[in-house]
Amino acid sequence: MASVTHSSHWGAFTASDSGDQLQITPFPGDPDPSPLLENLADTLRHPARVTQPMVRKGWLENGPGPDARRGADEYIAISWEQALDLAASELKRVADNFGPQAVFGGSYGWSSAGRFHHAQSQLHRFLNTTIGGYVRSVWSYSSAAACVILPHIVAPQDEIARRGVSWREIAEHSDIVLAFGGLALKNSQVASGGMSEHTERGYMRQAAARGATFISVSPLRSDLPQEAAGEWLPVRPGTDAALILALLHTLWREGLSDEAFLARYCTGWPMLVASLSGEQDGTVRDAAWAEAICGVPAEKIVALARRLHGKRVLVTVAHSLQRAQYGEQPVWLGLVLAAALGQPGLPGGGYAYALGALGHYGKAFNRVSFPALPQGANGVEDLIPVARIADMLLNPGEPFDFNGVRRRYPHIKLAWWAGGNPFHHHQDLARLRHAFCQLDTLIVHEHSLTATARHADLILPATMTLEREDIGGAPTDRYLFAMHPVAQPWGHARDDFAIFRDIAARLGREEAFTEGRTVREWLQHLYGQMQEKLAQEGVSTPAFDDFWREGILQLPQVDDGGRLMRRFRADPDAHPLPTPDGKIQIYSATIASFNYPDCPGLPVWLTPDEQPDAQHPLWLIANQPATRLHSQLDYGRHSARHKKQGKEVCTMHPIDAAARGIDEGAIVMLHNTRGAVLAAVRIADDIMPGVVQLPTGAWYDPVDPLAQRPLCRHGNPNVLTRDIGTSSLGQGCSGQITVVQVSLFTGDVGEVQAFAPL
Ligand SMILES: Nc1nc2c(c(=O)[nH]1)N[C@H]1C(S)=C(S)[C@@H](COP(=O)(O)OP(=O)(O)OC[C@H]3O[C@@H](n4cnc5c(=O)[nH]c(N)nc54)[C@H](O)[C@@H]3O)O[C@H]1N2
Ligand SMILES: Nc1nc2c(c(=O)[nH]1)N[C@H]1C(S)=C(S)[C@@H](COP(=O)(O)OP(=O)(O)OC[C@H]3O[C@@H](n4cnc5c(=O)[nH]c(N)nc54)[C@H](O)[C@@H]3O)O[C@H]1N2
Ligand SMILES: [Mo]
Repeated sequence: MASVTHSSHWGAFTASDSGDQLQITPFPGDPDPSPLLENLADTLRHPARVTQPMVRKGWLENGPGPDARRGADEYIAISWEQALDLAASELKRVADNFGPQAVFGGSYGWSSAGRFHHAQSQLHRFLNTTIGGYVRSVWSYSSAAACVILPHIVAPQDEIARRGVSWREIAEHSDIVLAFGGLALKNSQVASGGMSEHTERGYMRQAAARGATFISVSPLRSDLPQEAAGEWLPVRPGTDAALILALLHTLWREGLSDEAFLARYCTGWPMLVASLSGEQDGTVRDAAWAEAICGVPAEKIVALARRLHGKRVLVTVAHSLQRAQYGEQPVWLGLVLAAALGQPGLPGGGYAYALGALGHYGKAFNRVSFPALPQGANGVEDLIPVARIADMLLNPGEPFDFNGVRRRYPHIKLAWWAGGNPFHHHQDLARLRHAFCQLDTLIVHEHSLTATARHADLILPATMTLEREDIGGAPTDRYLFAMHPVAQPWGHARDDFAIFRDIAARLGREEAFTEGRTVREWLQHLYGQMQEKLAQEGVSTPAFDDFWREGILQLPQVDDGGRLMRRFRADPDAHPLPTPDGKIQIYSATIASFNYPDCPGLPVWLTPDEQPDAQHPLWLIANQPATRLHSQLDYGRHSARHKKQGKEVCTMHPIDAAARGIDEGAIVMLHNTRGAVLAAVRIADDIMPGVVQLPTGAWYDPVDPLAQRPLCRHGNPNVLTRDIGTSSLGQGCSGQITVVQVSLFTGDVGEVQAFAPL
């Protein structure tokens, strides 16, 4: 078969399928292609693929309703006709009896790169055009806390992350890049929608060669690549807010804070000084105070503050810091630190939220973005912060606080998931299973038998991106790709679009859903919309057929990174920030007015209520995996090769390992009050003592799925993480860190079954 262009969240490529082998060649224009491409190689016909529609036995026999067997029941293969009839009649039953507000269509998840077949958009359009809407979820597991707080204190997240200080500026201008949570290349290899040129490594090398210093504040040395030739400042997980307060204290105390900048461009510095100095409550937030909390020696904190003064400094705060209880605070304080140094708006200086956490950030923008699939109008007002899914299902009708508003959790009967894996992304998986057991019905579209699929009442087999045509592109990627099918759909898999079309037809709404277009006609239609917009800007583009044949199109870009802050700095009256008084909010009257003890009007250090103790003396970092995107293609070659004895690898300091009699490569059990997880140990001194790290993404594989405290024999850390919001303000995911004990494991719990067919 001829080689065709295709694209993924981790890179563009050409591929050909000979029937038993998928050949993948990275896009030749990519200076640093991602090894994650290798995960695609063996996936097309893997036994973990879903090959035909399946129904859960208990649901088929007893009808819809709460059922404690979800996750431990048998499945029966059925025909597409049966499956589509069942899905259509169940949706109709729920909508007729309880209205669209009883359907949860949030369906959080990354699905695949093509813009038309984006599964979540297809689902939203389907629910809007068939039953008039659904309960939605807002923000993301990535950055919910930041998305809520940033608009209050400076500007929307996209402006500060995506259109913030650019990598090009850093390479040319920054003296010091102070990166809380580091700048790991494992993370920037990924960008939703696609990423054809991986440039972060090159930019860091260029900046370092010019003399810029990268300082990574993190419990892990590996969060900064060798190319950055930087420094590692280990910090206890979850304590960056205290460290930054002490840096601010030192700057203020030693007369190194940029008082002119703070007075002109910021609101509330004197109030923060009252808190730093101890005037407010008797506690002085100095370096000695912070050392006891964050573990960084006081003299190092003082020296760092002095070193930052007078330099072109860029402060960045990774998404990871806010994926924790009180995660809003380090996001806020990173901005305040940049302001106290007088840096916002200077080339290569200031504050760049989440730089390097994804390949989108610090890049130039396309003048015109490829249009999204129109989703139609959602007639339901109910929403939840995305990570409050289990709270919603377990507490229908109960109130919750969110960003200044008190809302109530809706009563959900039917949840429909396409393109996401909550048994990957959510915390406290035993609680999540219990929450899903409350539903009448869970419908899941998947191309693979994920743990979420294995909890569904109806599993509908979806095609993989490699099996269909689409267009790949992202607003920060200058190449648009024609994604040609590489192989025929495996088994009886169908496109999400086709599945929804056929269910819509059963509800008499096919025309409303499809607008009479086939897949190819939708692609032509969306491409045509982009062409029109570009034409308005005087840019001509090839006809669709030519683009389709060529496979790739270069789009015009603008490099306006940092624009908002530059203009604000040049003239704050003419170009105020979109905050209540147009200034950076060191104190936020709006946030103060919400009266949330867990997120007051001034940034603070609040001690997280989960702390290491005698039973659970170690911090666990459950960060993003280097070997795959989330849980996607965990059975792929690259991901599998990096496991040991079929288990995910956890990293531990030699001191902690020795204290427990644990040797390199041993199988260990990480456990806490919520459950236990097996993993293979890697012992290394590139992690702080007292901290273990186990990345997310190994497919959940409970030995007893019904256990109150499950044991996952594969290594999914979300068995252990805690399911609470970051605060009443953001209500974000707080799954990045938790506390555990680690013990040597010598029992026999059998082989990992996560990838076995049903
Ligand atoms: N403890 C802890 N938990 C975390 C995090 C953490 O740092 N720590 N990080 C969080 C973050 S930032 C995120 S973004 C989430 C990610 O969570 P998710 O986005 O839910 O994770 P993915 O594995 O990308 O799930 C996408 C699913 O879509 C399926 N899929 C792909 N293409 C298609 C398609 O075309 N159609 C259909 N129907 N399905 C498709 C894939 O097989 C996969 O199962 O995890 C969060 N969870
Ligand atoms: N390879 C790969 N890349 C990815 C993804 C993936 O699944 N795989 N997912 C993508 C997605 S959806 C997102 S949202 C981003 C997420 O971007 P992030 O959330 O920033 O990524 P993480 O790897 O979870 O965390 C980055 C580092 O922060 C450090 N860290 C953890 N807790 C703390 C803390 O309390 N203080 C400090 N100073 N450091 C801490 C950890 O050592 C960790 O390696 O990554 C994206 N990139
Ligand atoms: Mo994310």
